[in-house]
Amino acid sequence: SSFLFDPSELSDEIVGRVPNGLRVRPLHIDDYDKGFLSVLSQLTSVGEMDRAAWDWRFRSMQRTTPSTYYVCVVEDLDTTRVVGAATLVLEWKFIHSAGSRGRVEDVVVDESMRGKKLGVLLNDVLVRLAKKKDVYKVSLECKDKLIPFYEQFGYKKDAGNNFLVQRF
Ligand code: 16G
Repeated sequence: SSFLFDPSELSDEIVGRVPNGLRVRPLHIDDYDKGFLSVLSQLTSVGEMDRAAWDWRFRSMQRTTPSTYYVCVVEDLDTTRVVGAATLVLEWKFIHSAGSRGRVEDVVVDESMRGKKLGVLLNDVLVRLAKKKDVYKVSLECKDKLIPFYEQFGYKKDAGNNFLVQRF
């Protein structure tokens, strides 16, 4: 399929209310040409990626580990450009009865579309999707100033549990 995951996963129940002129859908292989990477680059470094590298990454997410990468985008139906994105990743576990953990990653809204609550929309979608996928927990990393934003979706600091990182 040209969608990263089955669009029926994003049922009306999961997606909820979407403002007119916008659509929430799975990442599509043609989003390479629709501004997805320029939206992502407003979050962090995207680096070099030609079409072949894009296709390779897209297909590896789809085929190597199916039912794992739920990259969701908001499309502006007038321009057919991607104006927002957010990802739910499932991490498959032996713990919690061979359960799974959800991670919310790479949440970003295009600067031209800020203030329209698209971040709220995307986070609501991902939390509902995570629940449907039966994850035992869902987590994310964010800047201090975004903690109040993410708290409204049910996240809180995990007391006594720290996030450690090594950067290479
Ligand atoms: C934020 C993002 C994370 C993303 C990272 C990129 C959310 C909730 N968190 O922590 O998903 O991968 O920024 O920054 O979107 P980095 O390039 O410094 O890792």
